[in-house]
Amino acid sequence: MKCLLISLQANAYVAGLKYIAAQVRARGHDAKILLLPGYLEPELHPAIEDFIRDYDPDLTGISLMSIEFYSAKNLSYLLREKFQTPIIWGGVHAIVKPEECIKYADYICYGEGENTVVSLLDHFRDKGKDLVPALPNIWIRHNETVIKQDAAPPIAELDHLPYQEYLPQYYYGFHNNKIYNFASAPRLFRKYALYGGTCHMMITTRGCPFNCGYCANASLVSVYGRKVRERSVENCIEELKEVRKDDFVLYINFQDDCFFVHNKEWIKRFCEEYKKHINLPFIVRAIPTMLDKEKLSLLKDAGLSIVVMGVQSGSDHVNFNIYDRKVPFATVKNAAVLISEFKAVPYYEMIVDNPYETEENMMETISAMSRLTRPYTISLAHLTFFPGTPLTQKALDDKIINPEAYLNRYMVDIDYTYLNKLLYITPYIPKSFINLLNRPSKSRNLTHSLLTHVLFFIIKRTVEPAVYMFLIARSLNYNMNQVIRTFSGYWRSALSKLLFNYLSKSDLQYSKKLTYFRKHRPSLFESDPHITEK
Ligand code: B12
Repeated sequence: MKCLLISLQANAYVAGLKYIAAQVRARGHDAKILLLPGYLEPELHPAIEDFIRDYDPDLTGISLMSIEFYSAKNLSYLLREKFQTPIIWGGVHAIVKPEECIKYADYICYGEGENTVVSLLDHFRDKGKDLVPALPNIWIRHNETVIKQDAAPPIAELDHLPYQEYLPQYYYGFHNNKIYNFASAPRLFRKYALYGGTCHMMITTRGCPFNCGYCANASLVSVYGRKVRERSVENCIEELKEVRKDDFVLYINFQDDCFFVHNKEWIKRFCEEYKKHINLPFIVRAIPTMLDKEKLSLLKDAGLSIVVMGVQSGSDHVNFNIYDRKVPFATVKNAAVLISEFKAVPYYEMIVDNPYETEENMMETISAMSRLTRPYTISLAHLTFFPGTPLTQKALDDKIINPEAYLNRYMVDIDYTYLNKLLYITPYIPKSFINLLNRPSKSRNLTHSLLTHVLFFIIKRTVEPAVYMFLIARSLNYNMNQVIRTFSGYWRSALSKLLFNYLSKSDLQYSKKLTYFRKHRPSLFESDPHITEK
């Protein structure tokens, strides 16, 4: 049986689909992955139609995060006009809003897709497509009725799954009205891959030990449970040995919610093997309370370059009571000292535009951040009310957002307010300046405003990229070969730091497209059809 797996994401990092395709192929079926970046057109392009007709799949899968809901709805309509092939939706949005998704697909995958897709293809092969499959993890729309089947237990042995490849042979993409095989056109793949394709995105665990009020994990734990599942060191290193064969891969970007969930023994063995066989700089994510000096020291010795750490707010009240995130700022301060001590690049993520936050909370955040060990970099994200989170439920109950808030506004699209700008430049200006400018609106005058706006404009284009580049060079122990390769290979990203953020650019383009089609194709945005449940 043949399965076409489609991503509508703006960039080419499609970990979930790579895992599913690898498993489908390992179990004797065939799979192709097709990237249709941000596709929202009113017609199916002839090149896409021809590609699908040539491949003639038995099943078409569409992967979606919440922001891709309308693209997935649109594409499903377009595919149905031309093909009879059953459609399955999967991914985070199918888990957090299954009732909504099943209205547009024949099946939805309510959990991990690797075994689910294989079971469905086996069922088609053995019993045909007309018999309703009795399979866990699958919801079915049959004669305008929904059949809900129980979620399958999460995959216990992640080591049993085939490895995720950097650039599989069967990965295709739609670009300039043509379909290209990415493996035969790697430059094109790099155009769509984040950071110019210099990073392999790797995941060594599934699950997060935290349950913050704004995060999709609150829904995901109801399907996957709370236990963080981990891969063995050997399994991770074997995947990386393959990836390392591609000369273009300069960094390994570990996407685990917190790399420090691994115990010391695991990290020690990982670092030994990593140094021996891989020896590339790498990036990890950390939760401040879990950062540990011994682990950090081992990781640094093995090539740790960047630590991405969620801070969210400098106010304990906001973190504890609004975000339900029990991470005192004191632990952020301690973690920042350690990250600096080991000369990794500190990259702190903050959430802004929170309607529940007061001006005092925001000023407290700026003052707290100004006390962190320098140099460091920060990124600001708009508080997006993703579906299925406790915070979104609260905001809906309080009637301060509409249910589609997450489709109208992107995380990268922050409000350029006085205090947001001041927070953004906090790592780069003297503390005395921050104290002078960090004041409530009623006590600000024209000089404060002008100074903040001018500093923001200049720093974003000059000081910030310079600090970023210095930090990268320092984290690489000034190894000139690696530094030059980073900035030449990584030029798209490095340069984009000077001009705009690359990820935000594609997200904002997609956002503009959505606004355009909302106006010109209102039928796509009408409310969902009614169907009954069984
Ligand atoms: C890595 C990552 C990214 C990477 C790569 C994403 C990817 N598709 O692989 C990048 C950096 C591109 C990314 C971007 C964004 N991300 Co992100 N990301 C993650 C992260 C940390 C891990 C994802 C992952 O690799 N999981 C491991 C794989 C194996 O699991 P999976 O992707 O869920 O896939 C499995 C199932 O979902 C299912 N499945 C998936 N697709 C399909 C399709 C079919 C047909 C079937 C049957 C099954 C199926 O099977 C897969 C294998 O088991 C998650 C957090 C998390 N823990 O999930 C957030 C997360 C997915 N991201 C999130 C968000 C919000 C974003 C952004 C929108 C943020 C932004 N900038 O505004 C952007 C989107 C950018 C864009 N325009 O495309 C949210 C999504 C929330 C939501 N309700 O949609 C998450 C859940 C973070 C969070 N905790 O809230 N992200």
